[in-house]
Amino acid sequence: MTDDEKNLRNPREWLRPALGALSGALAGFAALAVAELVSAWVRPQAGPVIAVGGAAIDRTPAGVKDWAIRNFGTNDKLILQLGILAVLAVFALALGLVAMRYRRIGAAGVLVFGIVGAGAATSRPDSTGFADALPSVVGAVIGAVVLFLLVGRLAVSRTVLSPTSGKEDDSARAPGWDRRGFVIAATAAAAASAGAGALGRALNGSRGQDAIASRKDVVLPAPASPAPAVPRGTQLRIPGISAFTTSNSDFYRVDTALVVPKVNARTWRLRIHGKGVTRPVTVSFDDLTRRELIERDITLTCVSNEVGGPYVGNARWIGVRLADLLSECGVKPPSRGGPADQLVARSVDGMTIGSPVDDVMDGRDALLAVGMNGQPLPFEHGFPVRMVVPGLYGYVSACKWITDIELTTFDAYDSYWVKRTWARKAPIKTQSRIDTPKPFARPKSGTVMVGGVAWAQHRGIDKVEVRVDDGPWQEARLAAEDSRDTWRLWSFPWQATKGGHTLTVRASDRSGAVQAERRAPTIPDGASGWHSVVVTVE
Ligand SMILES: Nc1nc2c(c(=O)[nH]1)N[C@H]1C(S)=C(S)[C@@H](COP(=O)(O)O)O[C@H]1N2
Ligand SMILES: [Mo]
Repeated sequence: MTDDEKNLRNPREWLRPALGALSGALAGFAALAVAELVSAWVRPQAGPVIAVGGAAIDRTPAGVKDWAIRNFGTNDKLILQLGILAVLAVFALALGLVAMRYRRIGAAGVLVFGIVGAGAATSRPDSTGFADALPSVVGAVIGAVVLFLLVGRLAVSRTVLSPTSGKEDDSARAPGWDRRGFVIAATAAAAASAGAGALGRALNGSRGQDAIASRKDVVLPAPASPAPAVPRGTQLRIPGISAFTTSNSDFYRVDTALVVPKVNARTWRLRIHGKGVTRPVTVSFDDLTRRELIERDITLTCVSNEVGGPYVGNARWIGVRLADLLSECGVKPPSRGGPADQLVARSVDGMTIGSPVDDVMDGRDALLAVGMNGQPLPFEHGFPVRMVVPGLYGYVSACKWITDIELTTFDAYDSYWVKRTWARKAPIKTQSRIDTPKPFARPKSGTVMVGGVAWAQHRGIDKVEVRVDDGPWQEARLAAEDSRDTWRLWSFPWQATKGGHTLTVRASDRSGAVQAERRAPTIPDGASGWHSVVVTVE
């Protein structure tokens, strides 16, 4: 019987393979921890999990991504990263087992993951070069060494010589491997990894201080053209209905950034160039805020918002009129003979968003926004500067962390989401939502206040109607209109009778069109259909 065979007969035969798998897990932990530490020195976005996560987001089919946004909401990014960690954990355990048999191959397997991470990091659109490969590569080398050393402690020695007699030592053969050495090495690897990982986390967490300071220093000048006073009665005092103005902290967030870009306003620049730009410019944040600023209430909507969904919000934006700046650069819209029909906005993280030049320059309040509800833009919402264009879904208009505007044509260039099967042009569809009662609520019979919001940005809402079960459409009371670029609240006092009921809402916009009944999915140009809520009146 060989030692290995004896070892397998050992009542604790599972222990060695289990410790092999554990070695794999420790090697993976060491690799990620070291990568985190090195990424603090390079840049946090170069870390393997962030880089692979970003690459995964870019490659996820539109339908899956839309499903993730719908089901996980703003947690979609956390879920993605946990998913990547889970996959890595499975591979790490497997590599540990492989290494028990083939020590070098197991260690080399760890290096393969380093290469994948490095490839993802250097091919991100915002990659700054080869340094981005370092976190993955250094992490993987350390991980491979850890696996090699730990598994070495688990190897069954063919002959164990007694240190005293120099003869074969049967007592030492019982486990056949270096238990003490393994425990010491594994503990040391775990402790060192935890230390490196914690230090890397802390360093990454404290990054962007210059950007944070530059945001604190921003003093928004009084707008030359303030927003017209919000008319009395835009807000309805009904419990559970949306606030007319969405606070910055409540405003929905949709973007592909796993790490929110922290851009320093002092060094930020925006370049405007491309087809038909006779006077290209590069402007600074001060250049922008020294210009005439306008302030407008505009309701933003995401194309991924399902009927009745939450990805819509209304804020008071302060910014520069984009059309003026474009005109100064010599840009003419195609309707006045200009050669470029598409404006491609590019962000610091490589996002590209294409808007029709005709829409941006048709007199609507298309903004390069610097302020949101009286504050400098929050980092999550695009500090220092973003675009906002009334009437267009965010993915074709609302570029956050903008740094470049290129005039081109729709024929010549597909922006990020268009490459992923979304429509080139996407005006916001007329929609309405019941905020209260909530689905499956159990209100008391009598008068139940039904209320919600309706939007048809840049056309304006003219009418909202509510239907109870299969009854007739009844006109809801509309709150006052702020502007045709904002949503409008509505209410409907319902004489509710006991039993189960379905409430349905639909809006009409100022062009006279009634909100489409036909259910359409969010892809390719926004959901349509009527919002319904089922309640039981008690
Ligand atoms: N740089 C960048 N800008 C972006 C996006 C993005 O992923 N990256 N997402 C767009 C989409 S799809 C929408 S709906 C709006 C959402 O803006 P918000 O997060 O401020 O609500 O931002 C737009 N601007
Ligand atoms: Mo969006």
